[in-house]
Amino acid sequence: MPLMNKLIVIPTYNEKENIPKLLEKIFNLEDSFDLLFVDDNSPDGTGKLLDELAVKYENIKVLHRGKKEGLGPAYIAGFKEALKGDYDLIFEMDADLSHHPRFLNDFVNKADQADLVIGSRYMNNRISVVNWPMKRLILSRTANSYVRIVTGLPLTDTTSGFKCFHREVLEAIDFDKVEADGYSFQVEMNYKAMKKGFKLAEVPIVFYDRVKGKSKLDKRIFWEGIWIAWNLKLRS
Ligand SMILES: Nc1nc2c(ncn2[C@@H]2O[C@H](COP(=O)(O)OP(=O)(O)O)[C@@H](O)[C@H]2O)c(=O)[nH]1
Ligand SMILES: [Mg+2]
Repeated sequence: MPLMNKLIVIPTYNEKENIPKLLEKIFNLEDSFDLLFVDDNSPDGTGKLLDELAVKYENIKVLHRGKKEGLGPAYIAGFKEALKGDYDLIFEMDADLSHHPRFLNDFVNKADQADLVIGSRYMNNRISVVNWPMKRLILSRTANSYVRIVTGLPLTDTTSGFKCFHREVLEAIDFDKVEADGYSFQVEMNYKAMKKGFKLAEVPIVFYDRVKGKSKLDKRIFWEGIWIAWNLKLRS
């Protein structure tokens, strides 16, 4: 594949403790990536730290938003910004080290054959999740089976937030009509890409539960996932 310009969009809310290690891991990769952080005015000062890093490293940019509005809106703002640049591949990745940068290369390779590549925790009948409480695993597995049955998405992991879009996919999606916020934001983007005729593929990843900071996704977001599957299906 010819040389690709690659941007990773990373939403942050109170992730100050995780940023240095994340950057170290990304900078140690052979391949180079630009980074766009989308910070929702984190009270812990993540935004300020990112601004300092953006001065130091030319491949880091920061988009500041006024207040916490959820994962979906943060990503949409990031994607709009990403499309202003000449990026071929645009990634989604969490800031809390749950998504290890060592997998980025697998996405790049797979992007040869697919328009949207999704990092799956559940490929080949394996569960690749480290340190998750049983309750959370059951919730995730149940939501996934359910979403797959209702939407017909050909994926083992429909709610994964580690993924890679060819820019054409993002260009084809009407962001103003994207409704979902948390895990269902991932489902909605996958579904819309599939309906537009893009090819979806998965690569295996290992998901490590965060060591530092707190999860921001809660039960409300789980129920939104149950609802969005039907909503998407009925609207299409
Ligand atoms: N900008 C922004 N980032 C968010 C928001 N909610 C979560 N995030 C970030 O999205 C990523 C995933 O969230 P996280 O709480 O780790 O979800 P979990 O891993 O599913 O528990 C992390 O990098 C968070 O900092 C939000 O409302 N705004
Ligand atoms: Mg997390």
